[in-house]
Amino acid sequence: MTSSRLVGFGVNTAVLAFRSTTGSPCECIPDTNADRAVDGNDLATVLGIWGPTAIGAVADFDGNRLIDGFDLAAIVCGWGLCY
Ligand SMILES: [Ca+2]
Ligand SMILES: [Ca+2]
Repeated sequence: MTSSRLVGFGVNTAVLAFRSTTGSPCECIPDTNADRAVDGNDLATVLGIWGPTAIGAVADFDGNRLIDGFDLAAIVCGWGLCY
């Protein structure tokens, strides 16, 4: 019960952050391979480098040097074709 609340909080935080910085939620920011889609390849990138990372890592969407629930939430939020 406690962990599901934390996951929900993370998703909401990601959506709000994208709205505040880009003007609309779920733009193509999580497209890690620039193929104009957020899909399993991008998800694999996030999961493959999960945890502490270097500055500028491709899947660190909020730039906190940690691949975590925020970055995963960005993938879920942006899932699909980019327009
Ligand atoms: Ca992609
Ligand atoms: Ca991050």
